[in-house]
Amino acid sequence: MTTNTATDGLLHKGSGLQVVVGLGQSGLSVARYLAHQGYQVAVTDAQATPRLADQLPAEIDICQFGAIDAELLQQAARIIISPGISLDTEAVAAARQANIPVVSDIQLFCDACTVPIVAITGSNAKSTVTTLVGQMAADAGVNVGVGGNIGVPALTLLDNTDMELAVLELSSFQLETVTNLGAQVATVLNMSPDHLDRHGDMLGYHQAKHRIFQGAKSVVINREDALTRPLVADNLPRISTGIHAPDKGQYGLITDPEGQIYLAHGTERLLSADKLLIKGRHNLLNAQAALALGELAGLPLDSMLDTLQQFTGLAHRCQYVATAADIDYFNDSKGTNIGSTMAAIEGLGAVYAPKDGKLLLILGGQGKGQQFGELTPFINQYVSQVLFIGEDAQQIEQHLRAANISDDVALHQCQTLENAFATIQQVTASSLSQVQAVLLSPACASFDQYSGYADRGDHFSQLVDQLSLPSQAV
Ligand code: UMA
Ligand code: ADP
Repeated sequence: MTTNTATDGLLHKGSGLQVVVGLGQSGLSVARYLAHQGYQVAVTDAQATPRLADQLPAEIDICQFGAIDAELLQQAARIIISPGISLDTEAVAAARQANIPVVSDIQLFCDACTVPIVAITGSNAKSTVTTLVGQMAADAGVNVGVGGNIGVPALTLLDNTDMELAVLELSSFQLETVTNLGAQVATVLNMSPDHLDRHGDMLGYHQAKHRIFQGAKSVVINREDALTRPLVADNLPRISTGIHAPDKGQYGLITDPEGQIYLAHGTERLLSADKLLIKGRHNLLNAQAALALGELAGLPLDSMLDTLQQFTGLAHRCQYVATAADIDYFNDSKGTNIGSTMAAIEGLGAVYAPKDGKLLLILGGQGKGQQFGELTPFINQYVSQVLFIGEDAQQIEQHLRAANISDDVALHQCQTLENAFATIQQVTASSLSQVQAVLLSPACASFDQYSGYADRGDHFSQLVDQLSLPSQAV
């Protein structure tokens, strides 16, 4: 592939100042990429000493740290904004008002990328499906780059000049400033409320997500979720996924008279569900999405089915940690919105319900403007104890109470995970609790107490390990 890499460092010198807003992972990748292309680059960040500042190329000498510099933004020919920074930030809004273009690193990537792009967004399952498709491509012998919101800035994929396929996980933050992505295949996996504090309402969130379809050559849609369908371009090649038996050419599930469930393509049974190492109905949808995306990217079916059977899933997503005192502990710290937490409660709840078991659910953190009452029917069915932690703990309890949470569900304010574990020990000492599994699936962001979901999940796992350690001899 060609990436128009400048070798003389002067190629774009006359194109005007490129201002990178935010110096996190994506800002650093943008600054490096544009400086290498020969642009004049400036960087600004709200932090006085951004951690990555010493990794900037030496030729970048305009760095304004401590506040996003409104004056600098007014001098820009183009602003490249980091996904974590809202377009409503005062200095950015003023620059937009002055008609200065604002784009994301993903725009720079798609403008430069000459290989097909598989573009994946959705409220949940993005990382799981992105990883699966990337693994399917690699196992099929394709030189694939996997990046985007998954934690590998997209522009760094261009360093691989032999890349044949790019698989991108894209967030609504990244998509809101992307135009005409032009993916080989694009999908919105599912839609449930998330990031409403940033997008204002579901409409704003939906509009940002659906930009993924601009210029797409084909699409994958979820039959269970009408909000995943592109509103325009009905004539595009499309494959659908869903929980019912599929029509010809589509993916779905076929259940035989003995109750055995199969992944299916039209009337063909591809694989029995128990051959997959990732469990739960949501993961059967994820497997179908990966197959459909892979098909439209030209990957061979047999090889994709082999990959599916090897895939063990990602950490912090309904991950089994250990069993202590006959109670199973699951880390779903990546359950950062109500949609993912619903899937986790339903998926695990259905495992314990036949054994008269209930879940103990740990909820809370930063609530991102969600309506937590929507969790109530799932909690009433499968959960006997809810423990609240974090900044929005009180508000979440109020939402559940206002949505008629059952009197059979006990609610506990704990503030921290440490306190939650003390409560778990008290509660589970009584067999009346019916608790057979503890599930951390907070439905919230973690940044009030942790550096991210992985930090929160690791802390949970450490606390579980302490429970299962044999008591120390004195
Ligand atoms: N900053 C400001 N002002 C602000 C906010 C942030 O100056 O108002 C600065 C911070 O001081 C910091 C920098 O911006 O120096 C951070 O930028 P960023 O928050 O955009 O983070 P990056 O390190 O660039 O990481 C981003 C994505 N982060 C977010 O969208 C919040 C990463 O997704 C992504 O992996 C990475 O780019 C590479 O593409 C993370 C994420 O939490 C995992 N995503 C959200 C999610 O999955 O729900 C959308
Ligand atoms: P994302 O990258 O979109 O956050 P992940 O693959 O990291 O997605 O999974 C995030 C959370 O969503 C996990 O808690 C996981 O259990 C849950 N999840 C996975 N697949 C689905 C699905 N199809 N529908 C709803 N929730 C899901």
